[in-house]
Amino acid sequence: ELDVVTFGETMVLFTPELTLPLEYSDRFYKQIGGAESNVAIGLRRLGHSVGWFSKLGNDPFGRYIHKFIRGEGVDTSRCIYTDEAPTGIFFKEKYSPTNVKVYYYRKNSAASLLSPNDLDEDYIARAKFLHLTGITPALSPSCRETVFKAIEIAKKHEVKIVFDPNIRLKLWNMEKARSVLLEIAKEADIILPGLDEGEILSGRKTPEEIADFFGKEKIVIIKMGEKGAYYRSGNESGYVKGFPVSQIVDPVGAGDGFAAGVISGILRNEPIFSAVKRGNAVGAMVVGVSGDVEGLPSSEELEEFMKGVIHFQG
Ligand code: KDG
Repeated sequence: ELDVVTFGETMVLFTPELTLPLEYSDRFYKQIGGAESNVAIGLRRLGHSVGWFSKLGNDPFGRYIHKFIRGEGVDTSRCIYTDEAPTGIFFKEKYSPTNVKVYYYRKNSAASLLSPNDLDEDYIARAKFLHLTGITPALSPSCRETVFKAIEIAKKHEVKIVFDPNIRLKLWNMEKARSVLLEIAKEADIILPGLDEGEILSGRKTPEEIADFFGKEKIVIIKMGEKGAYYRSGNESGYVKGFPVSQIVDPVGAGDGFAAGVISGILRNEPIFSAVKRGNAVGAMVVGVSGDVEGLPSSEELEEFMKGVIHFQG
């Protein structure tokens, strides 16, 4: 039995050594990035049992990703290798610590070949939560079908669905994103949009209005960056302040860290506001470290950070 199962594309990430336009960058660090595996690693470091899978290219980058994630203690037993397409990669371009762009090389990648037949129903059925992001349905029609098939399986086995819209307009246009993501949101038990994503999906402005739009029967948590987050769960709602960040080194991955913290709090049966606080803390820790996953804390590090004992600095 697993606490959380998630799936989606993880890519090899090349991060320039220096803060320079990519065109002038000559040296890179090899890391990995993928919203779903970021969350999986985050949850695992916080002590939960997690499964992540994807379709990987049968190539050195596919094996690197697989080893990395398995090395974190995430169950990768449902990963599939294909000879038909390569593993996707992406590059970061840093103009400043708060201004980071990404360039994807993932069109027709191995992960974009994921299809409903790749899902193991029993595996998903054994989890408490299925975590989905809005990136996967943007990758290809078969990935979209896979997401909806996974939702069907989760519903059938009463596995709760956590959905992070993660709107990526480099992958699809606003109208298409909106209609597909709203369809997924309808099926989710917990929705974790950023404030801008909530605005795009609902056409409304304030966190309260956005939460109303998604409906009372869902837990809606709206991320507001360093300001923290707003939550609504049944009749309970409120704002939870963010943790001060002494120095932003790399903002990418903060939302995934937030998701890991929130889901961790919920798995620990914490009241919702305290799960949100945990999410805020993990998000704040992630931005202090270069890379999507490198700054994800262990439980001990998180507790100390929340008590104000340690400050993550670049
Ligand atoms: O949330 C961070 C992700 O955006 C990053 O890891 C790469 O999965 C990724 C994507 O598709 O943007």
